[in-house]
Amino acid sequence: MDSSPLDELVDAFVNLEEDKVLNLVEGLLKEGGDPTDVLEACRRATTVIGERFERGEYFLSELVYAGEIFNRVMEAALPKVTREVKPIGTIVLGTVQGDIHDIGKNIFKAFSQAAGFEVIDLGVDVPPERFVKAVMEHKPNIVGMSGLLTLAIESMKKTVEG
Ligand code: B12
Repeated sequence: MDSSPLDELVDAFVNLEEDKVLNLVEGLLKEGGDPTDVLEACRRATTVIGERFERGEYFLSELVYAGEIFNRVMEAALPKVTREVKPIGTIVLGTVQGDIHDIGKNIFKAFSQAAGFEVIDLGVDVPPERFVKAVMEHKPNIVGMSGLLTLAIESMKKTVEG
């Protein structure tokens, strides 16, 4: 049975075949494919990559490379979700202290902007004091805290208490 281009994309990403991934993404987007489906396929692939990392089949270098490939995919896909809209609110966003994962945060940011939010992005490894300062300054409707590590939960608690 032939696999769908999105399944092919997941396989190529899991195997870290950068050129194949980028060609498939370019083809899918050119044919009018939904950028959300493309990003979701890549997200699924990173879950498998994470499992391989846990089993000791992939190492830190593979996680780094997966991050780089994802960033290239986002460069192609995110402009397709961005559009000019009337501002509907403000979000202060950041990856909490101790965590530097930002791919999911950046996707959330792009979709929030496309929905009409102004996003104040504080970056990664953001200490509670910087969140507090940004909240005082921008008075946002929403505060978005990102974190993928288990230890990020502690940082989030501290930030909320801050
Ligand atoms: C790529 C990656 C990296 C890259 C990150 C590059 C980058 N610029 O982000 C690098 C190499 C830097 C990295 C480093 C590490 N990583 Co890492 N990494 C991953 C990996 C493979 C993919 C993560 C990813 O971005 N996926 C793509 C995104 C799109 O998927 P997603 O996160 O599910 O997306 C959604 C959410 O993020 C959500 N979201 C995110 N932010 C926000 C905010 C708001 C407000 C909302 C509403 C939603 C939202 O929206 C997204 C869209 O649906 C995961 C594996 C996995 N299972 O996730 C491990 C993983 C997260 N890493 C892990 C580990 C252990 C590490 C390291 C400690 C490894 C090491 N020994 O050094 C370091 C930690 C560094 C640090 N201090 O943060 C573990 C975490 C385990 C744990 N329970 O704590 C994982 C789960 C791998 C594993 N299975 O072991 N990593």
